[in-house]
Amino acid sequence: MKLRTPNSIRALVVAGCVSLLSVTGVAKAADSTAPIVIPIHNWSSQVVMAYVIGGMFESMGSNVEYVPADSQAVYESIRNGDVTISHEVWQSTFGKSFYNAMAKGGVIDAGTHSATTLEEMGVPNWVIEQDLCPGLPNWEALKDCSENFTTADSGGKGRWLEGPQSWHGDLMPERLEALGLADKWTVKFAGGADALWTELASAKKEGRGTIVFNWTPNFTDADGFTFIEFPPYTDGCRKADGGDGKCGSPKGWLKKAANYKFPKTHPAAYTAFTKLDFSTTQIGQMAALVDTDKLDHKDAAAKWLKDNEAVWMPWTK
Ligand code: TMO
Repeated sequence: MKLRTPNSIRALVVAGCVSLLSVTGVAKAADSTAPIVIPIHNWSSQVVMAYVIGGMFESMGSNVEYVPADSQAVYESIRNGDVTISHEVWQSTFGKSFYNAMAKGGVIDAGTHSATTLEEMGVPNWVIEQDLCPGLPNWEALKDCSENFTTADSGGKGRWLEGPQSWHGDLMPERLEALGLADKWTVKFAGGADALWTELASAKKEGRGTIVFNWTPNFTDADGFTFIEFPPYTDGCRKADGGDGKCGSPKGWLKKAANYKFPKTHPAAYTAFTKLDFSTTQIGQMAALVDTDKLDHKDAAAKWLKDNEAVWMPWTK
């Protein structure tokens, strides 16, 4: 290589600056070293995706911090800046908390995943194959099969095993009332997502009927699970939103949220976060790495990042 004189180096530096300025006007702002705070909730895809996104940010030189957070209260935490992002804003369970916080000022909509969602009561396919509730998945079948779904704790009624109450609040008890099913069915809340998967396994082993809360995208997409078809959702149909409550859950969106300062403090990370977009298959895979393959969440994320560089690396460029 040819040695350069100090003068020619200076000329090169000056030329470089001039050409950069002439293209961009100003140099790019560097991202802050303050940590990007990512919430951890209580279902598998969300936790794996938290570490996937954190890993992506770290690959760009950002600092990241993970905090356990309530999945409703998190939107207020994003609004006031204690948490930076939410990467799985599910319409049915969290749409209201998300928009309530946005209306107060400080939360931005950072885009929508390709995956569409459903968060609904349903049955494993073998319940239908064994004809334990003839007429399913139409909800009206529930008027006539509750005796096949009683449990020790259900007081003679059929049991709906809902997820933790922090997800859907009183939606399901209110829906049973509204649809005239409350004298035949009762809602029990699971302590956590794992209790739903345990119930699916034990009901299958015991050959008894079971109705559980579930969602898609999830690892059960690959397993054979049928969601019950309730009267269609329309905005405002729920009791909590002033409606008569006679509706199922929306075929919904899955959004990303951020604190309003994030684009300013971490422009590169924010840009990548807005480009980031997961499909039904990808989110189902993230859940399956934990719930089917039994990896821990961090190992699942590390594997996902390694196997999918062609998916996420372009978002960082
Ligand atoms: C929020 N969830 C996906 C568990 O319904």
